[in-house]
Amino acid sequence: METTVATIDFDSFDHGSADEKKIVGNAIAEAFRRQGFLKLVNHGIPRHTIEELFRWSERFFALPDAIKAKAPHPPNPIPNRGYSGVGLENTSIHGSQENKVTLIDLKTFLVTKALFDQECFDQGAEDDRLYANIWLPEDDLPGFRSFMEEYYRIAYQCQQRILAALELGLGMAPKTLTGRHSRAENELRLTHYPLVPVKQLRGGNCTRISEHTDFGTITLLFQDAVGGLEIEDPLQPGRYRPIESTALDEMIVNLGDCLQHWTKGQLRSTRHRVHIAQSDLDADPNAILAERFSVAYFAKPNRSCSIQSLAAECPPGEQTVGDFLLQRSSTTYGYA
Ligand SMILES: O=C(O)CCC(=O)C(=O)O
Repeated sequence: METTVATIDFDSFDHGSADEKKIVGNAIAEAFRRQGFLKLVNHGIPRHTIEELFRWSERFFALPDAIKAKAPHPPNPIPNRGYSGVGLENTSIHGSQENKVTLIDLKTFLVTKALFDQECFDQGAEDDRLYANIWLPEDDLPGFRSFMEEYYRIAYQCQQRILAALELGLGMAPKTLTGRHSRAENELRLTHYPLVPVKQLRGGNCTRISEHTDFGTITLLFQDAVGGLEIEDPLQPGRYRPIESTALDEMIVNLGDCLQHWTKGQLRSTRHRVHIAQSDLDADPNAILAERFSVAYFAKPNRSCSIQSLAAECPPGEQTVGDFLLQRSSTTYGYA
């Protein structure tokens, strides 16, 4: 049974009266309190931009492995930049058995030891102070980089408007959240889940993405119609329910660990995963599950902020967001 997640029309935050803006802010805060997830429509990112985003993603992942390997993700979780493949494909990127093992570990959650059936491309801000992006040579996919940089800016503007609405909903002073995201130290991820036999996903040692929470503030996600995304039922821990999009431009927004910390657990960072769509549960085990595409924009606070409080500068003795994110990446991917 599909979980009931609030669908919020963002248009009246952008164009409505002060009262209407407050109603939108309250609805966002309430959905994050209750479930940690919501769906947003009329969020201001045009449908044609999202369609183009998915077309670029399809073109990128359709490239031969040897080309994608020209933008390799480093063989550790940080910096989270460049292309990561699946299983054997990773060997072709780094060329050695040792690196192959490292990359399989990178994409394997310690909890389940399940191998991810996915490949992805990760990108940060163009002017990120710490980590440079890892691009393909322009000739290998002309126009990809400029579109992706433009989309990163569009998603950032959208994220800031959502956070401004949340400030209203939580009764925070303006800029309490947006001001702590002034550097756009975020991550944009294209994910491709390749064709996979149904029986492989049912076997228990392979999944599309294992259960996890997101580390940052909020995530703006677009998914195609294949299905498989599930969120943990807040009232029945351990029970996952599907969350589907009714249109490609319906945005799924979920809360991450940083905001859960800042609100002392008042808002929830909910576990989610990608496995097999409900409609495919009874499929013939020999059937092949359709490939799936999604695009996630992970908004994160400036690394210099405190994870423990909303103090303007991280006070001595408190952990910075940068250190927190580093720790979360290391423990999640088994590097701690
Ligand atoms: O592909 C999806 O729908 C979700 C992806 C996700 O949860 C992630 O990349 O953290």
